[in-house]
Amino acid sequence: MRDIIDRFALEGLPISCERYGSGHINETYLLVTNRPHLYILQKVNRRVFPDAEGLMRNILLVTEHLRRKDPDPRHSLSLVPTREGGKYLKTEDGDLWRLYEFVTGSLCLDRAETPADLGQSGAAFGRFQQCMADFPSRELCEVLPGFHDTPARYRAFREALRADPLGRAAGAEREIDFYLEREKDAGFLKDLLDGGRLPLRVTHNDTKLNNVLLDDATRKPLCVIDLDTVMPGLAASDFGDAVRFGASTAAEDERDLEKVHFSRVLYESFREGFLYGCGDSLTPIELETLPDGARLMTLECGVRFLTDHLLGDVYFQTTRPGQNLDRARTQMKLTVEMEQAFRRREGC
Ligand code: ADP
Ligand code: GN1
Ligand code: MG
Repeated sequence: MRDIIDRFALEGLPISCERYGSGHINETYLLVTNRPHLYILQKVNRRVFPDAEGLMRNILLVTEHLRRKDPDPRHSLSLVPTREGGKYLKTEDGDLWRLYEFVTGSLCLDRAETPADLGQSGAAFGRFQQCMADFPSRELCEVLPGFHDTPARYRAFREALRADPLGRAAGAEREIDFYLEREKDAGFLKDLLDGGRLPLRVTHNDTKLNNVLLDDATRKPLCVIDLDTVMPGLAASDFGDAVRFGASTAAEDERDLEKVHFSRVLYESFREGFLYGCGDSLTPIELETLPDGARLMTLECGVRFLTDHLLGDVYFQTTRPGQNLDRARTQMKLTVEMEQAFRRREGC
């Protein structure tokens, strides 16, 4: 690790470098120097992102674009160069490391402490989408093709079921049935997109609450982070993924399902913030399908967790056995409650 750190142009001498945050994909470290100066050091997950260089090109383009609109250094991610002047470090064994300035005075929440916190994250993701509206999307490479293609996620699920390499399907029959029963809904948004009724925008695609930094004094949004998945996508996916994670009353991997509920209050707070952040840019069909985004992103993420459980936890980082199955179960509970909530509203 020390020789990785030494290859970046740091302010001061490194005094500690510890694992940090609760992301499921990259290896993230908080690096502190004697200045004192704080950095976020990350090893990009090669298994998830085979084209890590394309990904880094995207991040440079996106952060430059955001900085042109708002030059405040705490409002966009800033990469720290290597001593050789590179934007990131590619090691001899093929790993890609990057160093970001730590956004000082920021809070990163795994759970909203008040509905207003979630509303602020909504404003941040809505504004992100607004800021990217004039970005030429053809300049971005599609780092993870079909990332929010729910039918394609179902195809991968069926393949995992067929292969069942660890014989885990037998212990997850109820969950498998649950997700298979809903496969018919999976193409709802994609069909609207393919039929030209929903526009493709430049979206974040991973809008968890812990991918936004809030100001620790004002609790207003500072910076949208985790830009690995910025690609063309649907407004409903960004809205939906944030609701999936943020409008739950419990952690994504909570084992006690009695604690897991879809909170209407949290949902409305996120919705209000997101719409404010988007300005008047969303079309009537986009507005109408935001709740479908929430339902389908929850279903899709649950399918992804269950697929990963069947394949042996090879994608999402886990810290205990069965964690991906637990995650798939919380998404089931949320899906059911969202189906009820949105159906009731449509009926009014
Ligand atoms: P992953 O893709 O694994 O989710 P993230 O890029 O989201 O990785 O980083 C993991 C965590 O590190 C974030 O949730 C946040 O707590 C923290 N983090 C990342 N970048 C910064 C930054 N520039 N300043 C402060 N904290 C950060
Ligand atoms: C991953 O990287 P992180 O932890 O912010 C995943 C998202 C999932 C999420 C589930 C690149 O997000 O798609 O919704 O876990 N990111 C990638 O918590 O697959
Ligand atoms: Mg993250």
